[in-house]
Amino acid sequence: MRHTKNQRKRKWFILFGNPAIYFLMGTTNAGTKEPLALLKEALQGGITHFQLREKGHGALTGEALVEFAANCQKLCSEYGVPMFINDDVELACAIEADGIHIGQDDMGCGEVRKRIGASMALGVSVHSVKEANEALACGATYLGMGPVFGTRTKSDAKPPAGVAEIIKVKTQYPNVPVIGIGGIEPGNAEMVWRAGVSGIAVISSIAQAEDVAGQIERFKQSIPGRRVG
Ligand code: 3NM
Repeated sequence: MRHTKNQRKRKWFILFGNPAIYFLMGTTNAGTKEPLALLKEALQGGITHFQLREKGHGALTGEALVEFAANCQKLCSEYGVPMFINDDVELACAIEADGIHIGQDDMGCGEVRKRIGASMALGVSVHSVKEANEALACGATYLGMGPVFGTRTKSDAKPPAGVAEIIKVKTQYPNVPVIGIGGIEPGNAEMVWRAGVSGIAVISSIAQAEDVAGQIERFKQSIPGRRVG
C-alpha cells in the first residue's frame, strides 16, 4: 500500500512517538536466511521501523534492487511499519518510501531534502552537536548517532563513541528524535535508552539471532520502565 502525502505527513507526526526498535537490513545481512523471510520474522517480532540498507559484496543493484525494495515495502505496509531507504534518493523516490537515511559522506542533506520534497522523512547520521545543527538546518526529521559500541557490520564505522555526544545533542535539542546505532545488543541497550534516544537501530543482533522474535522481545525488555519481573 502506498501512502498519500497527507497520510505520510500524519505518520511523521508519530514517527518516533514510542520507543523505536529500528531494524536495518539488506540481502547481504541475512546470512543463510531468505532476506524477505528474515524481514517478515522481524516484523512479526515487533520491529517498529525498517531501513533497507543494501550494501557490500553481492549487493543487489538496478531492477533487482527495485523489486526487492518493493517487496520489502509491501511486507512493511502489511505490518504498518514505516520503511526507510539508506542513501539511495532515486530508489526512495521510485518506491515512495516513507523516508530516506543519509550519512555525512552522502549527498548533502539540503540537496536530498530538495529532491525528496517536504513530505518524506529524512534521517541524517551525525556525530556531534555541530553536525546536528547542520542536519536540522537543512530539514532532517531525525538524527542517527553512532557507533555507540564497536561494530563489525559497517567496515568504515568510526571508533565507538559511547553516549556522550548523544546526551549533548539531546540537551541541545530535547524534542528532536535521536536514534542510537552500532553494536547494540539487548545486554547493552539500556545505557543507550538512558541517554534519551527515541530508538535503537540494529543490524546484526537481530539479523543473526536464531530466535528473531525472542531477540526483539529482549530489546523491548531493555527499555527502562518496560522491564517485566
Ligand atoms: N551505521 P550492528 S554503525 C549502519 O555509526 C551503521 O553510523 C553506524 O550494525 C554508524 O547493529 C552501523 O550490526 C552498523 O552493529 C550497525
